[in-house]
Amino acid sequence: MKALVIVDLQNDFLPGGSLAVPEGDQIIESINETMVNYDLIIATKDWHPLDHISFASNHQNKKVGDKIRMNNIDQILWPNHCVQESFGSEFPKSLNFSKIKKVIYKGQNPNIDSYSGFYDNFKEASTGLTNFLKENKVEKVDFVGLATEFCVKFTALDSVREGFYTRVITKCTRGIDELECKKAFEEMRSEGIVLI
Ligand code: VGL
Ligand code: ZN
Repeated sequence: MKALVIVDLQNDFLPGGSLAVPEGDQIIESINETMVNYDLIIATKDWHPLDHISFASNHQNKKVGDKIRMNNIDQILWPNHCVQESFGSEFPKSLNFSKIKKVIYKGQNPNIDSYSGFYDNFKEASTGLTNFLKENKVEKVDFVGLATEFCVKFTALDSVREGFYTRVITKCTRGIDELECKKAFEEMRSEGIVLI
C-alpha cells in the first residue's frame, strides 16, 4: 500500500495566515492532482492550545523569532498559530480534503512542541501515525505540505527511521527560508529519503 501524507496544510501556514509560508498556496492544486496516485491519504494538523509553549505571546519579554531553551531543547517562538478549532487550523477550502481518510493531530500538549507528525520534539509521545500506517499495510509513504524545513523535514525523517520507504515530492512543499530549505533537503537525502 502506498500512502500520501499531507503535512500541516492549514490556513495559518498559507498567505494571509498568522505564520504564512511564502507561496504555500501554490502547492494545493498539485496536491489535489496527485491524490489519484495513492491507496490512502492522511493529513497531519498542527493543533495547539492557546497556552502553547511555542507561542511568543505566552512568554514575558520575548518576541516572535526569539529562541529559548526549555527542558534541554531549543524552542523557536512563533506567532499564535493553528489554535484548536480556529479558522487558522482548518484545511484551506481549495484542498480536496474529502479524500483524506485520517487526520493526525500534533502539538496539543501545551508544554512541548511537535514538528514531526510521528512524535513530539522529546520523541516521547506518539501520535499514532506509525500504527495507523502499519495497520493499513503501508510500506511506501510520500510527503507533501508545509513547512519544508520544519514539519515536512522532521516528519519525513521519522518516517524513514520507522522503516517506511519515504519520499518527499519537492514541488508540493514550500518552506519559510530558502537556505534552510536547501539544507533540509540535503539532510533528508543523506538520511535515505528520496526527493522527487
Ligand atoms: C510548523 C512552525 C511551528 C510547521 C508548525 O508546520 O512546519 N512550523 N509549527
Ligand atoms: Zn506549531
